[in-house]
Amino acid sequence: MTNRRNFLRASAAGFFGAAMVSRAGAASVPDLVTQDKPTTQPPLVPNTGRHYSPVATLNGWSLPWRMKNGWKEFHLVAEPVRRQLAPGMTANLWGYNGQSPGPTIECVEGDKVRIFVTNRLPEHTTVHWHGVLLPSGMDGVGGLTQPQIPVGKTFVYEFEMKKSGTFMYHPHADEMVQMAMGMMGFLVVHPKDPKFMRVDRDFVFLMASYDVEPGAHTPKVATMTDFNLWTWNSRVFPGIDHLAVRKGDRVRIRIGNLTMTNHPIHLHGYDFEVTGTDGGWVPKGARWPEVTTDVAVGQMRAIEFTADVPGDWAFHCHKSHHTMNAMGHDVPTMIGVDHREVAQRIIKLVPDYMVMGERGMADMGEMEMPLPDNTLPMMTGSGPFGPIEMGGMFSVVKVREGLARNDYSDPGWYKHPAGTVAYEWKGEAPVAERKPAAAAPASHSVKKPSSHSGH
Ligand SMILES: [Cu+2]
Repeated sequence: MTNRRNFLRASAAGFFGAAMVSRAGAASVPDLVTQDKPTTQPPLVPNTGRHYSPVATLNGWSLPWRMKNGWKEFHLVAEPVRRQLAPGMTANLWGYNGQSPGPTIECVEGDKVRIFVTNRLPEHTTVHWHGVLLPSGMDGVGGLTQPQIPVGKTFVYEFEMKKSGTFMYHPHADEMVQMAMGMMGFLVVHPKDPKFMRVDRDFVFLMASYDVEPGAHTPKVATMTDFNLWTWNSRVFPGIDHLAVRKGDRVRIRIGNLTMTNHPIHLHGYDFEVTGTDGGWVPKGARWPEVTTDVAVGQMRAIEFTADVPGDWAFHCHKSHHTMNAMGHDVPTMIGVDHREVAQRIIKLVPDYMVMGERGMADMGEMEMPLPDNTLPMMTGSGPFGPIEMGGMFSVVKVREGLARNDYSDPGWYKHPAGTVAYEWKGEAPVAERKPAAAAPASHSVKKPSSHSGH
């Protein structure tokens, strides 16, 4: 106890006499490493400690460490950050080491890990290691297992990684505010045996939701359910990087959910299996095929498939409101209503007034709406065939022949082989036949069935 107290004081003072070294020999806080780019950084190949195949953090990065007397030492700094959610919108969030989410922490089963946490937030915090089996006093629950880390102080967490798997870290202090502000990060423990659960590409991301009023920069932290930004690693479409995959690769995608609702995550073009949760790896005989897996709040899922079919495969949350951005959630349904004259009159008074088109909302994908500064259109982005009409939790898994093993750069749009794209029928179009609806107004001209009736 004395040693530890001395150690913490020594760390804060930046002076380390031999007598003040803690029991494990750590004498200084590891250098602070930060990241200012919101794009996917190349996986961090380990150059010390046990070898493993690193993960690719979508629109993120992994935290370097140092080895010290057999301990793997990391330094997390909790602090306010500015995060670009997509080009055109930046938010004031809280995170770690310059970004929200914080850097991914990677280690290996059996590693002894020491994590220094410095608090540069305006209020106290803690870090909870979600899913990691550790001593109770290292669990990071403010008030219950430790005092909160005061502003300006550094605390040390030490534990051994007893099992491999998919975990995360987040505060357990003023949680509603701190998680609504973006404080979270991925934690991956690689298996000791590199052949166990081996994959060629291993992507990770966390889901977070924010409520930022159009034109504002800071999330409304008291929002309970009505969020307007549904993010993967604090990014929204079209700001979420595509997942580049080499044809033939075994692919794992690990997903964690720290929003306030569940997200059914859907991949096109493949069936996959859930091979891991935050509780551990799923034995082969207990897996079943899926194309959508629901990730509930506070859960993590690792899905796997073999990428044998090239193409541009949509990958998204299946809740359609979660593939839209901030603007336009409150517009009334106007399908079938000719409201052009009314809209024109309102626009004269309220230039930003936005209405749903009488044909649906697809027109908005192309529409150049006058937007307040620092917000994103509800649906946007374009592909090789036109507007994609998405936002929020949407990306593309791009499976291509002949990519280099460690190349995660965007290979561009898929070039479909001739004759493999849906095409317009140019022959004679059949005449649509239907019975008149019973309540149809007389003024509607409905073509009556000409042949068989009464089925
Ligand atoms: Cu969702």
